[in-house]
Amino acid sequence: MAPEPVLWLVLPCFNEAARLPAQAIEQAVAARPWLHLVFVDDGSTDGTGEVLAALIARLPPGRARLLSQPQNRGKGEAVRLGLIEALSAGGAELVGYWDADLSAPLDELEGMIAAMGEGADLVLGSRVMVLGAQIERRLVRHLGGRGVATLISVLLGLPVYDTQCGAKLLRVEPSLGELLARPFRSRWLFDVELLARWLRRHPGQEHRLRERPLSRWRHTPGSKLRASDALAAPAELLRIARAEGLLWQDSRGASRLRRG
Ligand SMILES: Nc1nc2c(ncn2[C@@H]2O[C@H](COP(=O)(O)OP(=O)(O)O)[C@@H](O)[C@H]2O)c(=O)[nH]1
Ligand SMILES: [Mg+2]
Repeated sequence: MAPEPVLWLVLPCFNEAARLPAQAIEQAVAARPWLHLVFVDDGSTDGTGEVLAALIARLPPGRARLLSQPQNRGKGEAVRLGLIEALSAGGAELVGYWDADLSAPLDELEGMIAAMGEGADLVLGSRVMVLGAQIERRLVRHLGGRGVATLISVLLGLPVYDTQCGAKLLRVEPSLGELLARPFRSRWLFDVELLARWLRRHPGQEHRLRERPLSRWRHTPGSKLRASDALAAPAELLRIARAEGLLWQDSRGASRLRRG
């Protein structure tokens, strides 16, 4: 079997001191010589920085970095800066990002990498509830999420099921830096912005995108997503769609969907 490619994975962390699964992270890194981590402490106020520094000191040298943001700027910016740091480490064949609460366990990585090996440049972990998969979501999040996901799919013109799962891998290629050059507008819907940027950069190349249904995903208590963020999602999506050129104005000024 071919060895796994060198992966630098970003774990955005905001006030994660109490729920960071440090032991699972240590075990995952010890078992996977190709896995490297960038932790982004996004202006936490609960001692997350110290917890992360102690964890990194226990990991083999050179396998993890810590990026400390003085102020909280949201998951999107933390992921963007983390990915830029991952690219600057040199040697990464793949980069990606993963929710630090490990709702998706790190042993899903091999399946995601296998999907990448089938000719993909961007693989999205997907929370598809089917028999045989263990996908545990709160009903209200699942229902709200399905509505938002459907709107996202229409706006992107892609048959994508779940853009918002916090588990994604990207192949390192020259245009990646360009996709990350500008800050995202959204704290939570930046995944959609990233996809929109990718689509614009690679027209007609949708076959290089893959969704990989996860075998396991478990909602972790202590979510930072507030009800107000969720309620604001449709309006925020339309703002993103307009800004990223997914909508066009017709001669009477009405918005129309450009793709799909
Ligand atoms: N950097 C950063 N990460 C955040 C922020 N809010 C949440 N996160 C991280 O984003 C990931 C997912 O957040 P979580 O609250 O579990 O969202 P949920 O799984 O959708 O309920 C975790 O790794 C969080 O630490 C934030 O403001 N900044
Ligand atoms: Mg979570």
